[in-house]
Amino acid sequence: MKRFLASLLVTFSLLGSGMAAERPNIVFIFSDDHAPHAIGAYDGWLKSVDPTPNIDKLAAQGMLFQNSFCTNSICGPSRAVIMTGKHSHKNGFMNNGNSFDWNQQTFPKLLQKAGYTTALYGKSHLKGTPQGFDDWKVLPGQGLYYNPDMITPEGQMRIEGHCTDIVTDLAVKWLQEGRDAEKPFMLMVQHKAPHRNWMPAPRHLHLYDDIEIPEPNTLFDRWWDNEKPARYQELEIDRHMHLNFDLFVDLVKDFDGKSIKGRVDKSAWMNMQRMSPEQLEVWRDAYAPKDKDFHAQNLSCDDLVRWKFQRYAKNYLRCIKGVDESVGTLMDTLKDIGVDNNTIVIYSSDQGFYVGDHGWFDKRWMYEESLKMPLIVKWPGVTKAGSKSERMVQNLDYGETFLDVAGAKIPDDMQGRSLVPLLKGEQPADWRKSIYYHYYEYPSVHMVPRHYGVRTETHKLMKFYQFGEEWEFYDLENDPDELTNQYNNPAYADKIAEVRAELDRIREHYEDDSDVAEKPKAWQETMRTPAL
Ligand code: SGN
Ligand code: CA
Repeated sequence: MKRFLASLLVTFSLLGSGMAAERPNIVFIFSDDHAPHAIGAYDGWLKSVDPTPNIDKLAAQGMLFQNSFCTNSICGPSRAVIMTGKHSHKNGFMNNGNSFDWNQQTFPKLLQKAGYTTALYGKSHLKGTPQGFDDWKVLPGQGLYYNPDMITPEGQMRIEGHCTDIVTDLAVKWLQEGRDAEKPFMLMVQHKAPHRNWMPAPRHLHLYDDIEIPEPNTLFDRWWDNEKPARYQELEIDRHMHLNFDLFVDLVKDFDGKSIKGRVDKSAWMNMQRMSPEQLEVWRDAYAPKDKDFHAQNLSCDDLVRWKFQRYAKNYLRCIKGVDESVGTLMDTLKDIGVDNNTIVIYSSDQGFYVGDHGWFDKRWMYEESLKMPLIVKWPGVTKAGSKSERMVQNLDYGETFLDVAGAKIPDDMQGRSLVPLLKGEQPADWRKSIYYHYYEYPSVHMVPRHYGVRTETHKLMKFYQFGEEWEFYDLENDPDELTNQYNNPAYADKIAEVRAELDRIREHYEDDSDVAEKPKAWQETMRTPAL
């Protein structure tokens, strides 16, 4: 009864303000591991490949955020922050090993209460049964690229096809005929691509065959060899990217089920085993001649790294092509069903990614490539076409933005800030001048030690606290690639003190002392001995 009265109240107050008919729909298109510099509109070093014509079009019609950052550069935690508008230590999902407490307050639940109909399709990575959605179909865990299983309210089912297309089709179908057309809607379209092992749809396997992908200028960086905490990492294209598992060299020949036994990561082989004979045939045709050529060259050292980079970057960008096509299809669908003028479309991804930058793949670090996340928003009649915002924003802000758009009340315990004023082109004088970051997943795949830090508009201070205290400080204006740690440079002493004070302030503001409080014995015992 209480609930009924509350929703009646919302309806009447919205009708009273004339908003019910006008409240915009929200389509949130979200991919996995899509680095901003692998989007044409971001003007990065991959722009010449023209990787994302549809996402670029969205940017040309809306607003692109140049300084958009995650709070914790890893999949599940990033999504939990979006759902709750709270930092990891507050929402309880600090690393991929955790489970999300779906009973807590989330923005989709609040939107439902405010009269929206909601749906979620694709990768959730939050475990458990989604709450706050009128319809949902999610991949179990990481999900598979080919013919994946999906968990639905009715149970688990297998769907034939490439994951990006499947997720797009589910979203299109819901837009066309699944949703309650009387209500405004909020749709989350969450792609698995371009996550590792970067397995493109059959139709994209020959894309970029005839071109060389430009290399990042830090491809041969070796700055983890020195005294930085990066000495622990396992993200290198050179030493950690597997020819067979990650790049499919000879995979079509070897995958017989026996060769995969005992491996930790099996997703590439699981995908290959899922393929139909026809899909496999297309893969054989695409890779076998290239493998032959690779063996004939007998590459080593930097030449081998260059070759691996090319194959990795091409597969990564081929997966992105599928996501970009999905954006185009969804835009067309919104037009076809006549709601494009009243629908906000957002494109984002859970974190950034290393596409050979610093010689790496993967994410996790607070360094720029993995800290940044793409954010493009088209709000018809509100965002100025082709506009760019330099303001510092985070995934922490998404939930409050959506609630604000819907005219719903924003709970006091959410920690972000609505982006609506920025989307309207306003320049709030009190907008944040720094962002906070905290990463927790160590020891784990890729071996990135726990750290937290603050990034201002010009500087970055990071603290690694697992093996004693190690600090890094970067001058982003003079050293955008973060090649020189200035922490011990006396010339920066005053600046460091200033940013350190900001770090103390922001940790207090977000009430984070989880580095001290959350130290279970298990990780202390299993963590590596640092190299001295
Ligand atoms: C898998 C990947 C890792 C990746 C994590 C987390 N290995 O373990 O490379 O860092 O997921 O990624 S894989 O070969 O099995 O793909 S996340 O985006 O889901 O957080
Ligand atoms: Ca991810």
